[in-house]
Amino acid sequence: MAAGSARYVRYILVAFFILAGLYFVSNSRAVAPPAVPLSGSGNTAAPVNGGGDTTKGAPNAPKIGSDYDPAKFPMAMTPNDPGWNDLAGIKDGPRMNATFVTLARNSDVWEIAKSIRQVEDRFNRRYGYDWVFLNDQPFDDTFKKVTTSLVSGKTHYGLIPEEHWSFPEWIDTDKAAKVREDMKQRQIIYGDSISYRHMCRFESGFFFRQALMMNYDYYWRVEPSIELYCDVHYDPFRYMHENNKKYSFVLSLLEYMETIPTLWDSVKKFMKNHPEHIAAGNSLGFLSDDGGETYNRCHFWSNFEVGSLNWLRSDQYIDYFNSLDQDGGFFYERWGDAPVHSIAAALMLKKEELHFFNDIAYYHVPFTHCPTGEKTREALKCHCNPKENFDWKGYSCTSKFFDVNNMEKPKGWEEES
Ligand SMILES: Nc1nc2c(ncn2[C@@H]2O[C@H](COP(=O)(O)OP(=O)(O)OP(=O)(O)O)[C@@H](O)[C@H]2O)c(=O)[nH]1
Ligand SMILES: [Mg+2]
Repeated sequence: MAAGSARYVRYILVAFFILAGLYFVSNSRAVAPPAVPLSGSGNTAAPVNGGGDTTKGAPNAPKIGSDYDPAKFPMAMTPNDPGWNDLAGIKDGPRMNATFVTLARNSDVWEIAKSIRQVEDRFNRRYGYDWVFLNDQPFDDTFKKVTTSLVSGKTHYGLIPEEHWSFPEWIDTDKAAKVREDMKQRQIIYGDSISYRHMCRFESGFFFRQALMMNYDYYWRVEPSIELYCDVHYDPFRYMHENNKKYSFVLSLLEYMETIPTLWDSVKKFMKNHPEHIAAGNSLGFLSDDGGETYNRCHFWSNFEVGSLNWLRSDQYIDYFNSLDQDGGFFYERWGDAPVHSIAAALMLKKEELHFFNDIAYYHVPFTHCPTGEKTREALKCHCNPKENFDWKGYSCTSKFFDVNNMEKPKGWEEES
């Protein structure tokens, strides 16, 4: 009798554990992150170019792609929108096929570490976007270790192929050397530097087609020693995608004419040869005050950019870059990637495809973009000094950008000019 009841007790215990197990399994499924119906953008993984590749990344991160219903994942764009102050934990919802990208030397490690820390604290710790590092020399272990430890997403390290960081065969290197000597005498900033010229040419025509970058649709460029002064409450990549933006900026200014004496002639030649690439409803008025005859030196400062890689990889942009590159001004003058990108964006994109990120507060020596308006700065928990805001000063072109686009300037802009 006692043996029989012990058997029943055993059956009951086994049944209890089976039921408890089933309950646990079904319950843990219920709390898994919601599936995001995304299909990806059709890109396939490119081989790792040069350096290592880490496999870190949030294990439960939302899937990546662009096939989703934005209405199902509302993005808080203003303090009045629900979820604005939801700055803790990993954000659910879709991710764009996007990456941060940094060109750097091994010696830049501690300066880029500062930049990464700010980008992560103000934005990326909640999103886990990847970060691609590019270099003309192999990255060393310290660089990889430090940067990987700071980035919440996956990190990738690429070695730039020599043909993207050297004199093309049509360049007369003696002539280029004489130019550098002359610019040195005239004390033009970076005027005597070869590596600076390779850097500008690389950022103008090659970063977006490195093997590692072929995996992505959008990029956010980050340089060493920058500051991000305010919280970024929404996903700028998603903003770009959902609003069909192709290029964006936070600071704009006038270029040194000594570095680009014939750039506009070269651009005019391109426009004549490729009228099919010039957009109707473009922003020529941002670049020229006389209907395109001369360049007014306005450009977006390209050390910060969030943009479309597919646009940079388009025939339109590649034809433009090749035409400029053939003319030789990266070496016979000192064309910067900022005017080169800006002129392309202003001529070959529709006005509406450009965007000014007022709410991304930013510093790269020596200029600051600090959002105008005390309310905005408080809502974004900014730590920049509004007196240092460059937007409305005489050397900035942001006021012109607002005028060209018939945009209303933020309240209080006159006091900052
Ligand atoms: N790998 C590599 N990266 C470089 C080289 N020169 C510049 N860079 C990177 O290219 C970007 C632009 O260079 P910077 O020296 O910052 O140029 P800049 O912003 O015009 O000038 P600064 O006012 O000095 O910042 C930065 O991300 C640098 O780290 C180089 O020779 N090799
Ligand atoms: Mg810099």
